[in-house]
Amino acid sequence: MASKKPARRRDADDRGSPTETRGHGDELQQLAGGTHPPLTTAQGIPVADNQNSLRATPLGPTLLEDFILREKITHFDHERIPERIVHARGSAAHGYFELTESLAEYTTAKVLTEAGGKTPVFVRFSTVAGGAGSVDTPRDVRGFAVKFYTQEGNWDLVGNNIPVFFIQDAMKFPDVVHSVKMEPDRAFPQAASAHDTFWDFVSLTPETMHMIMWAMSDRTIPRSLRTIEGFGVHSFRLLDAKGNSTFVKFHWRPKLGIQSTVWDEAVKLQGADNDFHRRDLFEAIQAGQFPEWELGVQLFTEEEAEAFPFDHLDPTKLVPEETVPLRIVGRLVLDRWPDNFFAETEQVAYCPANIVPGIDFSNDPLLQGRLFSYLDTQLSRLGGPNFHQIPVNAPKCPFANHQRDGHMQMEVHKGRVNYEPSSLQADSPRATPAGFRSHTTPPDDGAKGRIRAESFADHYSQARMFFRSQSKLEQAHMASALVFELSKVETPHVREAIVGHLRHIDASLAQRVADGLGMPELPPAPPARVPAQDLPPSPALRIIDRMRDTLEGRCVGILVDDGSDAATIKALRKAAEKDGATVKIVAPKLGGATLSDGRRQAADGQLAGTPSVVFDAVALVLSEDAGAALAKEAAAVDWVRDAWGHLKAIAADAGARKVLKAGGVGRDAGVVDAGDAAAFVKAARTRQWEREPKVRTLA
Ligand code: HDE
Repeated sequence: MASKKPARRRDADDRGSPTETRGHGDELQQLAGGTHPPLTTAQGIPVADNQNSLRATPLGPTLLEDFILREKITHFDHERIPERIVHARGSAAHGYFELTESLAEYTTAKVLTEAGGKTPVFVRFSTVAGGAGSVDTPRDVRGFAVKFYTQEGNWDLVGNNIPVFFIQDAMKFPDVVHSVKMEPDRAFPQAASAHDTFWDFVSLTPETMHMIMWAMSDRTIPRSLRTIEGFGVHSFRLLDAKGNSTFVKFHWRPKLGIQSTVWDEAVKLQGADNDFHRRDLFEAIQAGQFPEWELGVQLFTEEEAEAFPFDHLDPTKLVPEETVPLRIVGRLVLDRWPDNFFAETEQVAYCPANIVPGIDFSNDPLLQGRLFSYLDTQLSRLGGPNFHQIPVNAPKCPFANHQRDGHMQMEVHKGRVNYEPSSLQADSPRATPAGFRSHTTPPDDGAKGRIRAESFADHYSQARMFFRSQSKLEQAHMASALVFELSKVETPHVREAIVGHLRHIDASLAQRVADGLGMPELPPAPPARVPAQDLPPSPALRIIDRMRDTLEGRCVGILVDDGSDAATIKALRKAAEKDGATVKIVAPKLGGATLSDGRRQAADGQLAGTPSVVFDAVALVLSEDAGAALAKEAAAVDWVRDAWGHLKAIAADAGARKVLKAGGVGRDAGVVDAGDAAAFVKAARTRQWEREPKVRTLA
């Protein structure tokens, strides 16, 4: 065998000359055209061979001397940083915030007073429970974090798509997060709250009940990141020039309206496209359909807050819009996808403590805990105290201080003075009267202690208000969601305890969930410190009634095959696009189909890989032959069965009717003739909610 080894070629040039490039791999270097800058190591040393490591002999060991290989692999080995402990999975975009109405009466913050002014932003959306590589569409709260690069420094509004939170005090955050994450011994389930530990914690923590109502609503299965609302959650303060304070709650309102999926659809989306929300955001921005939100504020004084029948400093409570109306003061537009996911989306470091002069915190104990947590987590996630120098985190206004050195210092600070006061350097930074000032809250006269305020003791009234404010169908979705989640809980006493809590919220809800779980009788309700009051319902909390009937931002799929009627496809596409939809053609083969007019129609997706869950409405235009063939094809039958089950508009021509029949599609206002493009567009602007009782049993 040894004799078969290729002999090492030795010639005069070999000695003392640079290592030569030999063997398999040389040709790869020649493949691409263009003018490429020389490839170098991180130290700038030009690399001659990026295919082969340095070996002692052609079949011999690799040499430790190969600094190019070692540097490349070492860097690769360190490419990952710790993922966020929560909100690990996220997608982000650049954009701007434009103030449309000045709040100069309440605050000095320029970002909120200079009407017409545009402030650059970086916005990251996230799920909470799953890891960075988890799916986009689990039932979960969505993070909605906005970094405003204002003229007065960075302001981070780190919110969620739900206006309340699970817990009242930061002390409980590690507990609630541990309980919802995968269980520590078995490492599942990933990105799901439907398991024992979460519901165990919830059952023993009644303050979670209001948020649980939201989490079980359709808010946690959004159609798109472009169709979620955002909330700052806590009360903040706005401060005027005299230091007078007004409480403020921040709200983001999506221009496309709030839209959700149905649960079965969200589940199937996980199989169809793990990146459904990320892709949707990316495609919308690339297509110039820039996602947009309005910024709304609720403003109220200390005295008004005193009169609320709840404590607004308790983050499990919201201020109903019927009590304090929303005032729209600006708009947020996302118009640029990041150039690099890691550098920007992964390395962005939000921190609720980043606020600007004219804005201040409230004494919400959850917010107070958050003010510590985020800087701390960035230190371990990003490796040191200089992460603010990473481009996505750096302020876009000048910044200067005497902080120096540290891990990964990127600045080359000049001069002798790195302290203050000093007299040696005329341009060294000093504090300014225009700088940040805290609200001078008078101290209350209570004693120090680990205290939960009495005013935080009512855990059920707003949970009841939320449930009772929903439409009948949304209530049914919530009951079904609870049945689903609790059906995954193995421990009977945990299931029973939750149903017990539900009795305090709404007796019919408790009964429906008990029935759905097959409980022989209603478990007892736990003792409640403060019984639920009947607050007036808040219709602003619904989704279904408030969805915007529109095709804007929605996607229509048209299934075609050889022989499909070209004129019908054209008319459907034209009408849907005119109404603002994106249209995608699906065919059994990606190569497309030859239409009735002999023209070749390219496909955007192959049928088996493009299920109807990725569309908001579907049309099938098929010849009689194709219809007959596809009626025997599971992917086509599922296409229509799911579209029907997910309450979507379906247009079909005569050939396609066979597929509809095979898929069990019934007749209603949402099932229209493909020849009637106007009727299709009208139906496609909304979901066919009235169909729902026909397609599934709701708890
Ligand atoms: Fe967070 N949260 N959180 N949180 N949170 C984090 O910071 C924390 C809370 C929210 O896209 C972490 O950088 C504590 C409420 C969002 O990068 C961490 C408490 C709300 C994001 C952290 C809360 C949020 C985070 C993990 C209770 C809605 C993602 C990684 C006291 C108003 C931001 C990181 C992004 C991320 C701590 C409660 C929203 C560990 C201790 C309430 C949107 O610092």
